[in-house]
Amino acid sequence: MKTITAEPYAFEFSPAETALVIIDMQRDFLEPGGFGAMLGNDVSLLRSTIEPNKKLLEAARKHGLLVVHTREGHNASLLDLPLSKKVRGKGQKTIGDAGPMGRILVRGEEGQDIIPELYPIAGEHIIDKPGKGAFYATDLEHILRQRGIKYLIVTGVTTEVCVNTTVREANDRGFECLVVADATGSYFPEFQRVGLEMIKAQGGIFGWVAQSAQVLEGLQS
Ligand code: TIU
Repeated sequence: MKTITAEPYAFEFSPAETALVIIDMQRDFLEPGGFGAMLGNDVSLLRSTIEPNKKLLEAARKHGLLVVHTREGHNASLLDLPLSKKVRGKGQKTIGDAGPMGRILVRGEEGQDIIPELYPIAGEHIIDKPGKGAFYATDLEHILRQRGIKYLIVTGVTTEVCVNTTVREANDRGFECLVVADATGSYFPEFQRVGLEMIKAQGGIFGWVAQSAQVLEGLQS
């Protein structure tokens, strides 16, 4: 077993039973001119997560962790897009419409793809998810159980939306989750802070929180 210094206490894990799960590091959420920016969000708040994610991905590859990348997105038919999700927010443009980088959050479109800095390599899993949580309507649980995974190191965007939803889903399924603070990001600094607080409160009600440097140190130990 290896140990990562974390809150609320040390996170113990075995690399062979651990997956790095990178949530929705997609062009539409992180790049200027994408869907996130179009909604009026400051994407620079998310872009600070790219470097820590690059280092974690490199370390995960080196140490043989299972690597899972997720992408929020819908079938081109939009038959997997609930009307509630399409119309919520009353935006001028919404999911499925023509956006700056192809149809917004539609699978196979440029904007829906993962940013080049973190692009998956052969052997890594890409989970296309229609919801905020990565377990809903995807193969993720099967893949993790088939590989004997018990521990998840979770990063990505946004902290209070897709990261938190995924960690809660994983927690209810018995996975031990560590969320990497500087490798997760939110468009709202307050939600970043509180989103992480909620995970580690009450003795780690949903899991653990650590900095990427602590994760790298734990992997190398
Ligand atoms: N990936 C993810 O978090 N999807 C979102 O829509 N997040 C927002 O914060 N809007």
